[in-house]
Amino acid sequence: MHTVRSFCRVCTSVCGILVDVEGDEVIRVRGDKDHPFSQGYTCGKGRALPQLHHHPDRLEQPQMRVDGQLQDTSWHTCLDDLATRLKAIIDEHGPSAVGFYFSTMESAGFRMAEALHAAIGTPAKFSPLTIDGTAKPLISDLVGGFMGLSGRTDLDNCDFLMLVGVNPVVSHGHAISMPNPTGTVRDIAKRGQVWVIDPRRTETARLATGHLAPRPSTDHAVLAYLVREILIDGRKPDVPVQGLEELTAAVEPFTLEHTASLTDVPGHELARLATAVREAGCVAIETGTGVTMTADRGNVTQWLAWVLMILTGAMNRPGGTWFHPGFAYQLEVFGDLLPITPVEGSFGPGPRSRPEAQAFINEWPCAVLPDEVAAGNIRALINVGGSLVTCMPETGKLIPALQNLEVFATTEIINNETTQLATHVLPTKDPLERSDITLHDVLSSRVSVQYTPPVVAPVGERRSMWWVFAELGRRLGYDMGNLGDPDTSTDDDVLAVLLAGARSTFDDVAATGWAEAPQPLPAPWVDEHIERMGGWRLAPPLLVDQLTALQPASAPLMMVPRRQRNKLNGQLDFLGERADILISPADGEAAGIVNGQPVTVRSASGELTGVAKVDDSIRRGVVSIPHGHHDANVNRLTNKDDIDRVTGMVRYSGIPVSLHPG
Ligand SMILES: Nc1nc2c(c(=O)[nH]1)N[C@H]1C(S)=C(S)[C@@H](COP(=O)(O)OP(=O)(O)OC[C@H]3O[C@@H](n4cnc5c(=O)[nH]c(N)nc54)[C@H](O)[C@@H]3O)O[C@H]1N2
Ligand SMILES: Nc1nc2c(c(=O)[nH]1)N[C@H]1C(S)=C(S)[C@@H](COP(=O)(O)OP(=O)(O)OC[C@H]3O[C@@H](n4cnc5c(=O)[nH]c(N)nc54)[C@H](O)[C@@H]3O)O[C@H]1N2
Ligand code: SF4
Ligand SMILES: [Mo]
Repeated sequence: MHTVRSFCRVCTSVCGILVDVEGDEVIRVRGDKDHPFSQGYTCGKGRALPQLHHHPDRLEQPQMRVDGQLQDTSWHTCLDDLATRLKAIIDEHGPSAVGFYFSTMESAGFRMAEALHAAIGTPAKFSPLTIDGTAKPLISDLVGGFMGLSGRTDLDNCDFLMLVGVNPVVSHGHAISMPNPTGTVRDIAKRGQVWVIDPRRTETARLATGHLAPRPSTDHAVLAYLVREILIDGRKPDVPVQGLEELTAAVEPFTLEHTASLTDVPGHELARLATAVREAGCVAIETGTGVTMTADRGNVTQWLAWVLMILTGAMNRPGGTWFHPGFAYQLEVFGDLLPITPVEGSFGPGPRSRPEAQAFINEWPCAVLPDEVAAGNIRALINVGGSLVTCMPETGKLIPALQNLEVFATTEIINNETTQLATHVLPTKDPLERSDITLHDVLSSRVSVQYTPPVVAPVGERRSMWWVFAELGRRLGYDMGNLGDPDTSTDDDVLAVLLAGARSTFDDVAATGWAEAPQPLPAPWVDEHIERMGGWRLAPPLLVDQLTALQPASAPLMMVPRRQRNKLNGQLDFLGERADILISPADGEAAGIVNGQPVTVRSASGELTGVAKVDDSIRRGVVSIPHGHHDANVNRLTNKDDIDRVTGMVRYSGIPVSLHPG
């Protein structure tokens, strides 16, 4: 037996792991105590990597649909056929007839897929951006004047943390990563205060100083009330800002009484939080999918969270929020050249079939895919590591759309409902079979990069994802740039190209497995950028308008999303998490639902049946359903037409539903 040092790529926390291997059998994964970032922490998902690798349904052979049936084939035949069909579609209908969905942790494969997407030159680009959270980049763009202001709490020094619609004890954070979340939240609560705002008393709320459970989709009101209070008394005077008058007018309606009635939180609880915020001075706030999945409400909530941090002097200050400057790219070197984005935002033309939807950060909303297919605009889809059937809205309309595609090519490691709809199944190396670097460097908790060698050899015919897309590009006749040559390059060669221009060379990172470049806090590049802009933009008109236009959330029962410990989105079914549907005792009684019995949940778009968990941790009027289940797929309830008109984010939280004994 031997042990390989690696890092886990199940989620973006990228914990350091030690993998015990015997022959080609992966025996065990445990935490690497010597790892500088995760210090031995792992979770059950990472420790399940051996089961993932030895999964009975793992894909080992390319497959191609012949006469309606998927059949095993060779890479040569599969890629030739795929390229021939794609070429015919592009020649006849233009490049925009090919869509891409990007969702993978494989760094080299991701970049090569981007290169292919650019070479084809299609605007039809989709990713989790519009099914996870557009509010964060929107607010950094509008308020911070730069899309790439990727903020996260200075967890080591923060004394006052508000967690709004985020449950890090289970999720390890949203758009940030927090290895060892329980220890982190406990430490902050011990030396200071942690406040959780969530309609459910979550695993995180149990460790917190205080917990408010507002009606779903009303967090903007809580934050507007807090901002209003701080504007009256408590604002840090020397923070550069613009738009103070407009902001004051926008939050004026959110008095204690009005907010208590909108949110159904007792006035004295709101007032207690306001007092705590005022006394704390510097307020750090993390938000999550409970905010970003509320469509238009998510934008204004994220905005007001930023405003509260700005007004209490938390931005770019110790104990508040710091902004990740990147590792592979290095933001601070831009200095005076860091572009200041227009206050109108970064939007572009959207798909033809949905005039109300625009492109945001050069992507189209996932929600438009069925309409684009129905209109004949998208005829081929290349899925770069997504579980589309579980992640996209309105399964009832999505599945027929995927079936109507002329070409649906999917890279995967495990056979699932999505691969079953494909025309071409491309089995790529799983996380233990490839060398890799940390791809999403701004999601890292440090300014850092990691490297891992492969732990075991690939099974069957699995190939590197970058190789698959490079071969496809070559067959289509494109120049795919200098990332790698499918005939001669190794995985490490491609990774070295990805790190060209980074803060450390590939050789240095590969030698130790990690590199870190600690940054000063305050970071001068952030302060300089904000000063050049004339101060933080407190009241972008687009957001003021969205806030003014919001209608009260009034449905008697609303569905909200939830993540589960031993599941990652559509993955890790084999760890046995059930689609438990959390219902308050009062709502259970009203609908005649008994704990542990099947319950059917209906929305305007569809229905699903799961197991009822009648539980007093959830407030009345709220039904919490996990996503990613194939049997009780929550996207049977969501609606592809219910999107934020500004960013195209689909509504996944705050959906009116009814309950029925199953
Ligand atoms: N174990 C595990 N970890 C994961 C994942 C997973 O599937 N499993 N997925 C990963 C991914 S892709 C992401 S994006 C992150 C997401 O990370 P998080 O955003 O932390 O996701 P959740 O754990 O679902 O927490 C969201 C919380 O929002 C609450 N909520 C829902 N609606 C509202 C609302 O209107 N207002 C408020 N205040 N709260 C609301 C829910 O009750 C829930 O507790 O997690 C990542 N980590
Ligand atoms: N209703 C509702 N819908 C949601 C959400 C919700 O809360 N509610 N959450 C949303 C969010 S936040 C997100 S991020 C999306 C996520 O949705 P997706 O982007 O679909 O991500 P996953 O579900 O994690 O699916 C990843 C797929 O990649 C495969 N895979 C794993 N490792 C590898 C690998 O190394 N190589 C290859 N080729 N494939 C691999 C897995 O088997 C799996 O099928 O879902 C979104 N959809
Ligand atoms: S937290 Fe994420 S990276 Fe760390 S062990 Fe768990 S799944 Fe892997
Ligand atoms: Mo996500």
